[in-house]
Amino acid sequence: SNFTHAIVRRPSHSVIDGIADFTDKGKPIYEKAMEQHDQYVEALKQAGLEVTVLPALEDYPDSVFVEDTAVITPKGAISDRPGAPTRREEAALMLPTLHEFFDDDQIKVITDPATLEGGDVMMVDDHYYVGHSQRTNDEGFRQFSGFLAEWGYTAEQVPVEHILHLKTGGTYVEDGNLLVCGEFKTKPAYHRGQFNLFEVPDEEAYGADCVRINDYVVMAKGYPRVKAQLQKWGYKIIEVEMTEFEKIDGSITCLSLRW
Ligand code: CIR
Repeated sequence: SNFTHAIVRRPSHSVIDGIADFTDKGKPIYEKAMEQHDQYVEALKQAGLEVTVLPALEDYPDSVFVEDTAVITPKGAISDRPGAPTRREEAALMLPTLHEFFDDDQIKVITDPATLEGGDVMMVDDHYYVGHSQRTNDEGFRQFSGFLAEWGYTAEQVPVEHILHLKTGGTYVEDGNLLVCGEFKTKPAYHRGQFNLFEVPDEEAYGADCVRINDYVVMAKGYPRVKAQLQKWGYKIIEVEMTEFEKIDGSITCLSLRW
């Protein structure tokens, strides 16, 4: 994709208490999380983005994961309604920033009883795959796909069974190329011949969440087989240390909104 902008939010001291439903690696170390976040911001800049850095929100331990607060499409932004009760307000706290970049009629808002988190949304050109997960419900899909339809986009629902979000199970790096891990190696939705699939080995599953930005793919450091495949596909790679965010189930895409 040709992206020009990103929004990130600094980690709060409370990041040590972020939700860790799927990972058992201890609590993040705040100082290290800050360093890794700095590296992440540098990576986005190196890939060519202008980065808006929002201040930390101490009352929201998971607020560093801004991807879950909104979905940005080429035609406008959709404000989410996070399924995690402790994260719900994060979406409203992102809205003023969205209004700085988008006109009022370019912003849609997901409302009660819908839930939807951006981590469950994968954009493939004009088609959107939407996870049905612990965080994103049927009504979330219904409202979201309705907004997309107004903009001429299509969507389909994909069940997420054993992981947090759709994109925890793999990410699209454009050009038809899709990384998949775990349960997503066999999901029918991804096996209609529309992708060149790379099956990420289980021991590198965390590395399956990457983000394509212009000529680059930004990925977590320490996943040599994922890296080798991305290089084989012809991408320039920027690696970022992600250990502190991994401890609370956060990965590369989660840390930014991009368009
Ligand atoms: C949570 O459980 O909500 C956070 N600890 C991690 C959110 C990760 N976000 C993402 O995958 N988009």
